[in-house]
Amino acid sequence: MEAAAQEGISVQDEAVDKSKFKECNQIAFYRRQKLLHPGKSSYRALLDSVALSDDNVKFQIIHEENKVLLQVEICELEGNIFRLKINEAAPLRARYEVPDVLIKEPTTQRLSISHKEAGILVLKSVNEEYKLQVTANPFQIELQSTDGIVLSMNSNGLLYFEHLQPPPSDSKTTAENKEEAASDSSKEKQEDLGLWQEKFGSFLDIKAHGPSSVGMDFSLHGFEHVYGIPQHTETLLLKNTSDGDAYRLYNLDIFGHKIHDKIGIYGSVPFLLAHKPNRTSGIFWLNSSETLVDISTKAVAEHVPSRSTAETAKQRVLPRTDVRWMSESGIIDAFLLMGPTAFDVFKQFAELTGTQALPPLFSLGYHQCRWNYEDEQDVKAVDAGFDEHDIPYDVIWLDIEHTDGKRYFTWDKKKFQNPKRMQELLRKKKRKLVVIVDPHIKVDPTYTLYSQGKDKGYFVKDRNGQDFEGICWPGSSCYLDFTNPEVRKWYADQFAFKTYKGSTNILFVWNDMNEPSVFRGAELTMQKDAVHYSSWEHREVHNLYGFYQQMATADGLIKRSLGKERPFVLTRSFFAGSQKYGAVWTGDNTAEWEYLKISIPMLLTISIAGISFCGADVGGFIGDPEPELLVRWYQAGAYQPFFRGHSNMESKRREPWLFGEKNTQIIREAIRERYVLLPYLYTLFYRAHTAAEPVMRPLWIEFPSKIDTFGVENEYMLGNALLVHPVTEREVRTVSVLLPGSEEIWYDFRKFKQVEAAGTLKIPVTLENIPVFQRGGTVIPLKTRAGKSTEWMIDISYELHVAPDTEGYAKGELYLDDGHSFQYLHEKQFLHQKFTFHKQVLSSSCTDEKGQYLTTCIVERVIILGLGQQPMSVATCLKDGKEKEVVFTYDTKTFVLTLEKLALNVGADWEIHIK
Ligand code: NBV
Repeated sequence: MEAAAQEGISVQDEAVDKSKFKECNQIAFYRRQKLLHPGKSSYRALLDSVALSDDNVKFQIIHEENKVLLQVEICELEGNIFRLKINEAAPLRARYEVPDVLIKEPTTQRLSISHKEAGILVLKSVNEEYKLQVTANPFQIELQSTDGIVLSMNSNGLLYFEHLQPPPSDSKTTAENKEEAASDSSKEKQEDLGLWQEKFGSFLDIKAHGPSSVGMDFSLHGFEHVYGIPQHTETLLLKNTSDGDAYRLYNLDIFGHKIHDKIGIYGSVPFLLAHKPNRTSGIFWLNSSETLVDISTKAVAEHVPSRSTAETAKQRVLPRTDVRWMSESGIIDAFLLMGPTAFDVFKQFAELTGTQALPPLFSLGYHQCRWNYEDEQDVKAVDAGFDEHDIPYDVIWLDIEHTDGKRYFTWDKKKFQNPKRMQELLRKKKRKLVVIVDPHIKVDPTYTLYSQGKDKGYFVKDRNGQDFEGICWPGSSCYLDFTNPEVRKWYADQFAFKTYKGSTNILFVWNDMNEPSVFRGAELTMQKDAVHYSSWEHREVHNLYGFYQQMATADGLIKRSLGKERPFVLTRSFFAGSQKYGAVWTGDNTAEWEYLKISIPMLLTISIAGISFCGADVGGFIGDPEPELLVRWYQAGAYQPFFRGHSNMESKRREPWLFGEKNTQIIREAIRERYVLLPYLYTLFYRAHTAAEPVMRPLWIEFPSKIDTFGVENEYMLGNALLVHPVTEREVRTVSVLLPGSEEIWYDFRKFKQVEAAGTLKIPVTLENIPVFQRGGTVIPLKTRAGKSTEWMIDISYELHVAPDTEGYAKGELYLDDGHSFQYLHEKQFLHQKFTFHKQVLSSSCTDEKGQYLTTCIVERVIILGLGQQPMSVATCLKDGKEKEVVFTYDTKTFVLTLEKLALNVGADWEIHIK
């Protein structure tokens, strides 16, 4: 912290001060948009201008007062997605359209005109399931499915589009100008509206291109449950914002952020999901400028048309959620994801923004981090500590102090004299290293990254065309302009082994401070009037900055391995599509129970917004957790996608063995449970990678018609098979667990016992572990024991937990590959086995004949739960028909059948017959 301290910065004190951050009403474009109240829209569609092509339907709309024309484009995309784009018909200059987030130009389908009459245009989707009804006056669009209206746009008249204008001095006559100058109050008013400049504290944002805000309302008919739009420290279910702050999507570094706050922290995904028992829909608002989202749910009387002449028209009261999106700039580019199931919506979102990158297996192990592991000796000692205490772990992390004066890509020569030697030691232990690489570059002509960056013009500029300089850890710093593809390429090359001295192929990367964080900047970030590649202002690209850094970093790690190895990059700031580049975490949480509790809805929200690989700092970053909290946090983290213990510089040391033998034992057990579960978790990641299914899921996704699950955020599903209920309160003896579905069977994951009945149950808990249940109908693959790290576990045999449903049926799967390379993709080197249990036969069969992966690893143990009767005999049966009797044990109290000492190849097809 020395450099920052030299600058007189105590960031930790500075950032807790809420006055450093804007309240909604301090945001000028929000105030301007809020002047427009729900009512009749001033926009009218000019239906004479309708032009239909293979790709879209285009027409113009006009604002009745200012007469500005907007161009509307509606497309149907493959797979039940509609896209609505609105831009100025003839803008003064191009408006920003977000590049690089969509993985490809979406494939369009030809909409057809089903009906056109005065003032109404009805379009039909290719499969005829959906109709889009465009009403001319006022301009509105309704999206109807065969069972009624799903979504309507601008039905509250809140379409808002500030057209670009010349600066006031150019456009006004001298007389007008004089008049205005004379009127102080009009000047004040202008300032208040923040059209050409906006003040916040001592900061002045000069808007070279004037006001350019856009917004629109969407009504979700029949929906009262909406989710998504991370990241906020808020509940899973989005709240009504009518009496308070809107949800803010603006990536900010808020140290010590508060809980239950709608201010944006670190990352943004402008994607909202709405759910009702028979339908899930999504709205993806593709805009990377600061965005605010208002939500209001109400009951509305709807008119139900009579089906016959004899029947009178009826009114029924239905819920409706209105969502108003407001962005500072750019265009309106909205994707309407029609589901109809939640899993369809996830696929549709992935069609647009990509799926979760398949993580290297080691990164699903446990990570040990701290700000900071001091030196090579410290690293060695911590590493040895894990072995001494027999606790598995995969990765040790180095924070900013490992560098030479916060010059990333360098090492502190005193503390880390021989980084390669240190990595060789870790390699021998089959472990990895992650180092931090922040985006700010110390202003220092002797630092190659700086001098090259400067010479090449790779830094973001200020409004006067000079390199933007801000204060961060190294003191005065410049910020790489990752929006420039050439900068990204150059940055990626910095990770080449020969360029990044002291790095080896077990070193992976952590991108922090990439909102970007600027200590003395407005709201601790970059001035919105800073200028990027192609002259775009920072305001246009703000929420994309971290996305681009992670993209370039992941690319660099792939490149350094000549395209062979999967990267691991953790980022703090993110946007829609960040899942393609690695993992995210929830930033600087606090070591308090409430933060453990909120981490669940926060992670669920990130997960359903496409980013499966997410986690929260175990233990809480700021402060010192009491031992019980730390234990509970490990137990929760062990069942979450990204599992890392981390602590602040001022926190006491927190390695898992520092809290007494009993706590060490419990933490060890939690981490071991994680390692044993890795085959299941890795398979879930494969599904996230190939089918966009979130790894960590809110209950409602698995139980879409069970209304009692819609608001549940204190427990979740890990895949479709495990229900996890972390303990988030001190000294509790029982927790209330909802096991959904009256027709479901649930089994205690550890004791294998069938739970009496589904519903809300009081489950006794001890400090030893947290409640986890396996759902009837599933088969879970596990390892028979944990090892020192994932790499030590390659040959450890497998175990299957078969949990039959009420029909005695269960299924599951196992995905397996080398765990680190792209060979699964390029050479099809993988195994994908399907397990089914049906009529007392458990079978393992290959699901994808194209996949090949040679392994001698075996399934050694099979545990079949809830088996009503003791079998007479059990036999394995191989593909060649060879049968072999198996010795078994059957517990008449728990109805559990255990088969041990099996030697069934995990990649072979086989059956087990129970008679
Ligand atoms: O690099 C230091 C920390 C890091 O440990 C933490 O995880 C990040 O969220 N970093 C923030 C910067 C300073 C925080 C006060």
